[in-house]
Amino acid sequence: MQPSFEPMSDDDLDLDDRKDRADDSEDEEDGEEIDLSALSDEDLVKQMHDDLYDGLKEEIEEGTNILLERGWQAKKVLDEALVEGMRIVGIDFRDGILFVPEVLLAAGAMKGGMAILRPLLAETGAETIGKVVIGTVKGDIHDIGKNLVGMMLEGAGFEVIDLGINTDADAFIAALHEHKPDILGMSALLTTTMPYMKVVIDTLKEKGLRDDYTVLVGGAPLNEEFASAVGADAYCRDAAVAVETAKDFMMRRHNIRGAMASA
Ligand code: B12
Repeated sequence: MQPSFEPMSDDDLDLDDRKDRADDSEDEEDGEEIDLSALSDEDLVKQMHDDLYDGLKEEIEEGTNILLERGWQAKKVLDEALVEGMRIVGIDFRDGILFVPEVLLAAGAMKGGMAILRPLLAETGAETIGKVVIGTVKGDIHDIGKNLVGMMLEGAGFEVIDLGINTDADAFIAALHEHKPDILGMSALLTTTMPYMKVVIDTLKEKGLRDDYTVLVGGAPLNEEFASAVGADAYCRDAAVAVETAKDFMMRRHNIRGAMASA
């Protein structure tokens, strides 16, 4: 069970780490160019955390390519260089050290790296095992986590229809009618927007559609308790859990259909 409605459950960052990052940024401002390809894997990953922090998209793209050229799996680059870097950004945003413009730059840099990894993560060659409609709910513009979940689901063999950010109940329902997915995924990163998931699920119930779909929800402030309170089928704390849960539900759907067909 995740802690309730606590946006960031991570340990606080070491003050020395923060000072190091500030010092490193000053070095770069002084015009000291760092040759990323000359760094060891460990130093390069650390440098990428700093570059993400500073919103340096080109450097993040270069670092991502270098790690891939060195034989790193796309998933390892994603987890250790990008997601971990964004976790650090998130902690300093929470603590008022970074502000929206800086976090936007960091998010842009992260997306640069993700764009390189996307085709590799999706390259498993697996046949389509299910269809997912996914979106960030109304009032919320956070999309990094949702995009990651979409990418990882694609990588696992799902067809993913991404409705983007700020998605209202009508848009979700229209997409369900149009695409007839197996799974509906909703993302929310704000305590003020997460209740909107209930609005969407209640609308599905009103229209008699709720049981046609598996509803998965995610986002940093959610937890299992919240998911069950709003009537979702499951809460997924990260993209890896999302993939496992989605596969699990697909298996159950097949088993139920199989049992009904043979009855
Ligand atoms: C990046 C960021 C931004 C960027 C967003 C850029 C973008 N394109 O997404 C910008 C700068 C725009 C932004 C704006 C704001 N933000 Co902001 N933001 C963040 C930050 C630092 C990181 C979020 C992130 O990308 N995490 C990395 C991804 C990989 O993790 P994730 O999103 O949690 O996703 C994973 C899981 O949750 C799960 N998951 C996510 N979605 C889904 C969906 C499904 C279906 C499933 C199965 C799983 C799943 O899997 C994902 C991958 O593993 C968080 C801090 C945090 N700790 O979350 C604050 C944070 C979410 N923001 C916050 C705030 C307050 C805001 C603003 C209101 C600030 C302001 N004053 O304007 C605005 C809101 C604007 C709006 N209307 O939405 C607060 C929310 C606090 C709260 N209690 O609600 C946070 C927690 C920061 C804090 N203060 O602590 N933000």
